[in-house]
Amino acid sequence: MARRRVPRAAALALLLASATACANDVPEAKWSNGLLPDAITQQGETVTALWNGAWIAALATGGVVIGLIVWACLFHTRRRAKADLPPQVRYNLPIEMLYTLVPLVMVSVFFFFTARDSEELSRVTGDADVKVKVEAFQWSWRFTTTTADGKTTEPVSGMPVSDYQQGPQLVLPVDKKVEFDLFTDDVIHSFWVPDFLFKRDIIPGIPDDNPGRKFEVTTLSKPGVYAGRCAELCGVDHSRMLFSIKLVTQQEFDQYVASNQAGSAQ
Ligand SMILES: [Cu+2]
Repeated sequence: MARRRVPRAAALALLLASATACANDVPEAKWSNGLLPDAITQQGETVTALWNGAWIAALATGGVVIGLIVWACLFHTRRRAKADLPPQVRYNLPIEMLYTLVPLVMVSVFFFFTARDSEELSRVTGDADVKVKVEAFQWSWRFTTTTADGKTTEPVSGMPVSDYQQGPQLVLPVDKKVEFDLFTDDVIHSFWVPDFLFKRDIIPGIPDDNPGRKFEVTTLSKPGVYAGRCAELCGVDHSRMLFSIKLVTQQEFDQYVASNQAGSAQ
């Protein structure tokens, strides 16, 4: 048995190693984040906190319920031989109220935190340092960046690719507020950067001033290149609608804008 296990373990290790190598655009799921990737935006950290808080509350509730079941099984089965019914608690007002109030309180707590966080995640202040127009099409993306002082970059447009590093790249500064305006002319797409822990559908025909077209993030100080994709089945090359987000320092971002500015500087 032991001899057969060694090659099997080696094969498994090889499979894991190659699977990880292929899936280089899948961010690492961390146990410390409740199996979410490390967020690269403040809003992503809000999502992580909500997710983990909800799990802790659910597991604690489950622990109490399972504990009570086990306790009842262990300590309240001794007089099984007796045919008597156990004490009945129907129409016992205090207990009925408890049964009603406890779940209500639990649902209200979940509701409160969910409503508070979704309000925060969908808030658009309009005073972002960088504004990005995202145009989704079958099957890639076009990014146009405008800075607070009115400089606009040449649009970055992509083609369907099988490696996100070859897709269009959106360059953004760290520690800055970024507004996204999502637009499409053909079918429904969905803008998803897994490390944002956020995605939003892009639906044709939604007018400019509709707040649902926009969302805002504040990037964290985590320079790097991160994968993005379309999360709504939109056609034959949906899975190749890959792009990347590159977080750089403000200085590198200024250089990027200066060398990629649309038209001549005004
Ligand atoms: Cu798509």
